[in-house]
Order: sequence, then C-alpha cells, then structure tokens
Amino acid sequence: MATEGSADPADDPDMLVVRSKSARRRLDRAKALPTWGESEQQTRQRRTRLVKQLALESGFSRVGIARAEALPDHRATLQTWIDAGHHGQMAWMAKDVARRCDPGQVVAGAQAVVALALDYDTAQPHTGDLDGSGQDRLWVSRYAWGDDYHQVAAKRLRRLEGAVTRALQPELGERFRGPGGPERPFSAVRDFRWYVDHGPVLERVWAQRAGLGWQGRHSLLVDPRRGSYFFLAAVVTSIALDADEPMVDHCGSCRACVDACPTGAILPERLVDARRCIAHATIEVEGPVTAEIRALAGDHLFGCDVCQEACPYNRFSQPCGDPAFEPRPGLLAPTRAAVRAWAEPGGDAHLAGSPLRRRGVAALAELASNPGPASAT
Ligand code: B12
Ligand code: SF4
Ligand code: SF4
Repeated sequence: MATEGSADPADDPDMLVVRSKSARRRLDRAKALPTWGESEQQTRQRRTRLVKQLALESGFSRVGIARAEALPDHRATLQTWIDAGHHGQMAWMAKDVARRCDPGQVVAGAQAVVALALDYDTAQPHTGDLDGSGQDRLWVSRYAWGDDYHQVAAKRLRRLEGAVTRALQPELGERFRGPGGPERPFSAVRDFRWYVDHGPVLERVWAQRAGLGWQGRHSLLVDPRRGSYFFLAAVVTSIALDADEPMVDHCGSCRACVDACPTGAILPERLVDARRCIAHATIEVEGPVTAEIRALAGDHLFGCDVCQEACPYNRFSQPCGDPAFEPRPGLLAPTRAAVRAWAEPGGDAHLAGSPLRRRGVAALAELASNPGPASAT
C-alpha cells in the first residue's frame, strides 16, 4: 500500500527527536537492524518499511513503490508525441527517450522506483474565483505562489538520501551486490538516484504504478482522496523493495478538464499538446513574447490551473499546511502594473527562490504589457 504522512513534518514527534545528528544516526540504524535469521522476503519487507518511513520523515506527503522495469509501450507513445512536435520548445524532452523509459539505463541493476508526492495546496481562492475582480489582475498558478518546488523537494530528497545511507550502509556495506554485478560498497549516488523534474524519468507513470494516483484526461496524476495539487519526485534504486498496487482509473465518463481547457490543448489518450498549453507558453517558452503566446496566455502570467480546477476530485483537496507553498506577498493575483514594476531595479527582491525567476522578470513584465483580457484560442 502507498503510505501517507502527516501534513507538516514538524508535527511529527519523531522529527523533533531526530534534530541532533548523532541521535538521528542512532534512530535510523535502529530502524534498519536486521533480525537474526531473517529471510530474503523479510529483509525486503523491512527495507521497504524503512524507506517509506524515512520518506515521510523527510517531508514528503505520500510514498509508494513500483517495480523498476523497461516501459516499451510508453517509449512508443512518447516517441510519437515528440515526432508530432507536441513537446513544443522543450527540446530536452526529445533527448534520452530510451533512458526516460528504462530505469535500468538510469541506475545499473535498478530494482525499484520510489514515487514521492509533495502536497502544495493552500486555503487561497482558485483562479476561477478571482475572475471578475475587475482590477486588471494576472494569474499566477497556485504551484508557483511559494518557494520553487525543485529546491524544496531537492532538500527533502537529500535528507532522505542521507537517512537511507545512514540506515542501510552499515548493513549493506561491502556486501551489496547489484544484480549480476560484483560485490561493492553501497553508494547513494549510484544506488539511490533521485529526480524531481530534472532527469530522464516519467514521474507520473511511476507514481501511477506505485499507487499514488492515476493519470487523468489532462495527463496529471490525481489522487482519488485529494485531487491533483501535489508535486512528484522519484528515486530509482538498486535496493530490492516490495512494490505497491498500481492505481486504477477513476475518470469514468467525466471530461470536465477537456471541456474547460481554454486552448484545446488536451489530446485524446491523456496527452497534452504543449504547443497549445498555457503552462508551456508562460513557463517554458524562451525569448521575446510573440503575439501567439500573448493570445494563448490571456490573463495567465505564469502557469495554468484551469484543467485542474475543473476536476471534481479537487473538491477533496485540503490546504497542506506547508509554509514553503504559502503565497509570497504580491504573487496571488498581481496587477499588470505591479508585474511591470518587478522589472525595475530592485523590484524583484520578493522573487528570490520563486519559480517565477525561471521565466525572468523582463519576460513577465512584457507579458503584463498585454492589454488583455485576450481571447485564449
Ligand atoms: C514536460 C512537462 C510539462 C509540459 C508538458 C505537459 C505534459 N502533459 O506532458 C508542460 C510545460 C505543458 C507542463 C505543464 C504542467 N505541468 Co509539467 N511536467 C513536465 C515533465 C517535466 C515531463 C512530462 C512528460 O514526460 N511529458 C511527456 C508525455 C508524453 O508524458 P505523459 O503525459 O506522462 O504520457 C505518458 C503516459 O501518459 C503514457 N500514455 C499516455 N497515453 C498512453 C497510451 C498508451 C497505450 C500507453 C502505453 C501509454 C500512454 O505514455 C506517455 C509516455 O510515457 C514532468 C516531470 C517529469 N519528469 O515527469 C512535469 C510534471 C508532469 N508537471 C507538473 C505540473 C504541476 C504541471 C502544471 C500543472 C503546472 C502549471 N500549473 O502550470 C502544468 C499542467 C499542464 C498539463 N495538463 O499537463 C507535475 C505534475 C504533478 C501531478 N500531480 O501530476 C510534474 C510531474 C512535475 C513534478 N515533478 O511535480 N509540464
Ligand atoms: S494547463 Fe491550461 S492550457 Fe494546459 S492543458 Fe490545462 S487547461 Fe489547458
Ligand atoms: S476532470 Fe474529469 S476527466 Fe479530467 S482528470 Fe478530473 S476526473 Fe478525469
């Protein structure tokens, strides 16, 4: 079963106990201790419990595990998507297709993929609820109101990597053997490689296989009890772990996200044509803002939540209570004038460590010069 954590790691009494490094090391080791005469299956079960527990203690909301195996069907689908140009300006998506669909090419002797979810929803209103304010406001996607999730997740992944290494290295030591390989010391860099967006890993596919949710028609992962406002990360590991049951599809006959998408970017087969997606236009496209991008973006300054807001499962979404994702001042629904001022000297201090930095304040200010609201089709 995929495993769930408390919303705030600071609420977890274990987290308070393990503040000192030596205490943390002792605790991790105690959790990992093999029992005498343990069978191979018991060892796998114990390590699975340990990795899941450490993932939750490291600040992730949920964790599940999938068996690492090549994904030939996905490779064909991904290649067709790229050949059709659906990846838009993300040239990096066209590289490494074979690796992206085969964890064995990412970690030699990969046994398992640990899928991690990190909730980011807050109690703030949705984009649609802000509509009609008549204040010439722009929309920043809810995932981008707080700290950059790449940095937040990377910090927690490093914490997890350290905890797993401390717990398992004494046990694995020199006796660790990747399948078919020689005995060698366990090394987190080689045997426990983590990714959040930046690597050749299909994070949603692994998360679905690990039981964290299913890919909705909008292609995002949806948890039936919480909706889709969570990030994903993945660890490819050569440690043998027990796999969870994959999540089944719960879309049924619903097509709300497809009907709501303002640009018709959602394709059949749960794929998205990035060239028509507002998120691609406002986050990924580099260089000056073209008329086409302006028209696509409409009142969206950075990212787009329309398909997620239409999803009935997001009615179950709860504020995650993680201060990292609370809106920074001025990011909830900034006026066009405020955004233009970000490009003035010293005007972007509040954007340090924010995902919006990725786009650059000049491009954001240029987009804010769009007289909008524009037709987004
Ligand atoms: C490239 C990318 C984008 C692109 C393209 C989006 C897309 N749908 O592909 C753009 C810039 C548009 C984008 C936008 C957004 N993104 Co994005 N993005 C990614 C990234 C880096 C790769 C996704 C990818 O591999 N796309 C390629 C397509 C082809 O893959 P796919 O849709 O998963 O399809 C596979 C399967 O569905 C399957 N499949 C589909 N049909 C069929 C049929 C058959 C027969 C078979 C066998 C298989 C199959 O095969 C495909 C290939 O394997 C991931 C991180 C990662 N490394 O995974 C984040 C990620 C998906 N994005 C994320 C987010 C949050 C967003 C936005 C919500 C941000 C925003 N608010 O603006 C939007 C949502 C737009 C949308 N509806 O997708 C999160 C999603 C979290 C979640 N709960 O699902 C991720 C996981 C980042 C993260 N680490 O948290 N994104
Ligand atoms: S993010 Fe916006 S533009 Fe992209 S698929 Fe969803 S609704 Fe359509
Ligand atoms: S809106 Fe409907 S079709 Fe789209 S992901 Fe949610 S349940 Fe599935």
